[in-house]
Amino acid sequence: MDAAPFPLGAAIDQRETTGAAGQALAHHFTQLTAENHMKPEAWYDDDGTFAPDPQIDALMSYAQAKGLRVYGHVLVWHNQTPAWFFTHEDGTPLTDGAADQQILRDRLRNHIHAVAEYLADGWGEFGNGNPLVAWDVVNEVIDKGTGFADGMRRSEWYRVLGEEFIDLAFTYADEAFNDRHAGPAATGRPVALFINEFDTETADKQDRYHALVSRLLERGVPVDGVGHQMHVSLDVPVESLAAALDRFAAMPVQQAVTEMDVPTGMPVTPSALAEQGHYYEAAFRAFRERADVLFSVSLWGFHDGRSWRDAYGAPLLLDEQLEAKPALAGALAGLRAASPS
Ligand code: 9MR
Repeated sequence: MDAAPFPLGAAIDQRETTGAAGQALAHHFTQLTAENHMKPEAWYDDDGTFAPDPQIDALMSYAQAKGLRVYGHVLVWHNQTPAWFFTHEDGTPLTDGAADQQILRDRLRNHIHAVAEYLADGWGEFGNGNPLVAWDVVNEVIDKGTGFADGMRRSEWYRVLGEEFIDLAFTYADEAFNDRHAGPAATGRPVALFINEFDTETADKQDRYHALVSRLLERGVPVDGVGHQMHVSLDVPVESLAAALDRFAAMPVQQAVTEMDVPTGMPVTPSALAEQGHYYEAAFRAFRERADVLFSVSLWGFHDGRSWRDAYGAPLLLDEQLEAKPALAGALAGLRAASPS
């Protein structure tokens, strides 16, 4: 995708780092995200000892060898996080009392610093050879429904610390990745710190996301970027994807498309694949026209056979034989299309 005016990423695991897949990935993409293996649970063994999953090493070393950027996913989430984060040693839940809040703050800070130290020790200081350029610092912190006046998801993080957990996660990430483990040659803040969310193209979610990011910026929280997952489908208007990016354009942040996929629905017919090609073309044209605000655009998977949504119809750009689909031709056409004057 030489035509892309922004880094183009794919979510992968170790399987995509070797053989034909490893070659093809580096041919089509310039950035990778760990689909599962940098989530909180990937850094600990069953008794809570810091013990990074070997897949982390495989992904980092592959990226460094191929000259690909790594977009980290994710430091703080309500899923795929060990239960001990939120309990005392005897298994009783932490409360929102001051002492328990401090326990969770310390665990959050220790987690983020341990991750930064491990990655810097293994692949170089940030901004100075390390391929890691960004993190989803927090993911999916907005509630799915509109039941809560503040719009926030009632996660375990929220239950103990309230919205403060978001401020702290960004602050700790900034100190770990952009200060303590940033290389001497690094300029600015080498690791961009993102908030990430799904359904940001829908009205309610977008309003609550915008309000939250506004609050964070007002409080001086070091948020560099706003991520839009874009797990969409053919009946989601591309205009709504563009509008989601435009909604945040006036804010002092970068943006990223972090997890895009577009299933055709079943059955997967040639005409559905053609329609999907047109969809990707229109979406990538919209992204190209907004390249100045885009940190990167990532697909959630490398090929259809490895997509979490394959059962809903061939969502990605390549099929499982790594052959180009109309979706890839569409994405390329969208990237090459002249911007409207
Ligand atoms: O694609 C991931 C899938 O393999 C995992 O089983 C799942 C578990 O929670 O997480 C998927 O990735 C999610 C991502 O981390 C956050 N946004 C939604 C993604 C799809 O569910």
